[in-house]
Amino acid sequence: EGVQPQDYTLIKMEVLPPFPPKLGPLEGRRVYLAAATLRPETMYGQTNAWVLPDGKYGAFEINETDVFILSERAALNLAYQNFSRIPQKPTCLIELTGYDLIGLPLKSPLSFMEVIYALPMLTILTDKGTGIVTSVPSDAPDDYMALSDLKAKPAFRAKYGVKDEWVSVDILPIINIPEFGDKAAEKVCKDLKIKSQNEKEKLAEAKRLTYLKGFTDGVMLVGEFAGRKVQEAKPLLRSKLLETGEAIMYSE
Ligand code: A2H
Repeated sequence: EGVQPQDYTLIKMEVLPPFPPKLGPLEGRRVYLAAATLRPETMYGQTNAWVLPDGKYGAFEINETDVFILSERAALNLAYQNFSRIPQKPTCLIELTGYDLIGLPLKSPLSFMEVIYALPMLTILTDKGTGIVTSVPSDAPDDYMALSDLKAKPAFRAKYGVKDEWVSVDILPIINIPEFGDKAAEKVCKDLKIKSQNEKEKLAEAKRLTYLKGFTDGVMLVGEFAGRKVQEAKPLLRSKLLETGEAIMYSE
């Protein structure tokens, strides 16, 4: 963990019923996959969510009605940030792995897609955020490459039980960066000739390029703040998501 605390927005992606047998004990609750993001203004472009297949997750009681699925580490942090039914003590209702989550249909705030699916990403870090990541392939190089891998490799889909229709999603333009166009992540990954989600160094460079330019020069193409700069829209959309209860603050 870094020395500086990192402030994330936790996006509440609601698990749509009917629940699979493994989530049966949660019937009647509002259940969310909770994803930590630094880019709340990109949530319009969500096409799926990411989980680590071998990752350990739990379904934790946040209050009387809501259950969050995330890592135990994040549940403990949240319990000290006033998000646990029992203060400072996470209550785990079910232990889960990423495999249990692959294919869950979700309704996620601001996304133009009615339903998005939880899919496997192999590079998720277990000691950052919640271990669940929301996917915006237009603007996040990691997301773009992980989705490209799944789209291009039937054996990879088969290995994790991913249905074709879960990955047949269009990449949605949501932000224009003058230097990189309307799908900056795709452009930069192609320019750098990145071949898979495992090319760590190249992806770090792609992230550096898009993150910097996106923040300074990016302009929103969609939503309530279309035409405004990314740096203006970011805090406004964060506040909006917090006010509507579609997200919460989370720091670590
Ligand atoms: B970001 P930082 Cl559009 N493992 O959200 C790997 N990556 C994780 C993670 C984990 N456990 N938890 C969060 N993340 C991702 C959106 C986004 C993000 C865009 C563009 C860039 C970007 C959609 N995915 O991040 O190390 C999440 O992806 C580029 C850094 O704390 C989160 O924000 O700086 C970001 O990494 C947090 O990374």
